[in-house]
Amino acid sequence: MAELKCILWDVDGTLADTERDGHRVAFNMAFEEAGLERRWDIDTYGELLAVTGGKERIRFDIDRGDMPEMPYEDIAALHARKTIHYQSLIAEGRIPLRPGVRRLLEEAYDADITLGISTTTTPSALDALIEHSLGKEWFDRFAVLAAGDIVPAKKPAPDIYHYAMEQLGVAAENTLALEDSANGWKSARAAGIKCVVTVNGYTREHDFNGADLVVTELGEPDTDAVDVLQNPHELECHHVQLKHLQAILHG
Ligand code: XBP
Ligand code: MG
Repeated sequence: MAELKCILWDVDGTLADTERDGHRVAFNMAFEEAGLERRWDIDTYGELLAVTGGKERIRFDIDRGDMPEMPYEDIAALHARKTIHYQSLIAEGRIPLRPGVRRLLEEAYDADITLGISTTTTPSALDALIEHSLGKEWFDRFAVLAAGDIVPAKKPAPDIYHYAMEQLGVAAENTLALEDSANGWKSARAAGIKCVVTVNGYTREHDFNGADLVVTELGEPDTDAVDVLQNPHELECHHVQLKHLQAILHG
């Protein structure tokens, strides 16, 4: 029976549905600007999400022959332009938070639970989302922003979760992760952290066998929108609240 002291949040797909209309569009803008013919359509991008990290995703597309060969420096430059386009899209306020995210964040913050970010995304892309979709006050409310190349191996490796917990001085048994994808859930599991999954259009068919709760969204109290897809703890869960996360850790 462990106490819930810390919640680590994934970003893309979990805080907000950033992939299809944010990252994907920004990659295509960078490709066009660089004179490349390649465009990632919605389905192709869904397949490419199996590769975490934007630079790694471009490298993968090159290696399978769908983009012209280029050295790492060019990939990094292309990705840097993509990040700038992504920041502009986010600054336009195009991508709202997913349902229930702000509610649960505020509930946990008010209860003095330590909050952190654990993501594959580039730090400046994360900063844009916090500033424009969450609100600047959250820069101080998250006790750690663990992001991008800060660790050598991206999700599904556990490194980013290990890094975040080390920075915070919290143990895995007192921590819960919120994720949206199989790679994210595997990363949390490999770090020994229990995990709640909110699926989205890109991740609904992923295998989350063993996850502690899988729902379609965190939900709001006055809607009936949450489908519970996996519920090993048999929680009464109309919308996901702090008490549900605490119950998962209490086991
Ligand atoms: C998702 C990712 C990222 C984004 C793109 O991260 O794999 O690579 O798709 O961001 P998470 P970058 O779900 O862990 O937040 O281009 O900045 O890598
Ligand atoms: Mg994610």
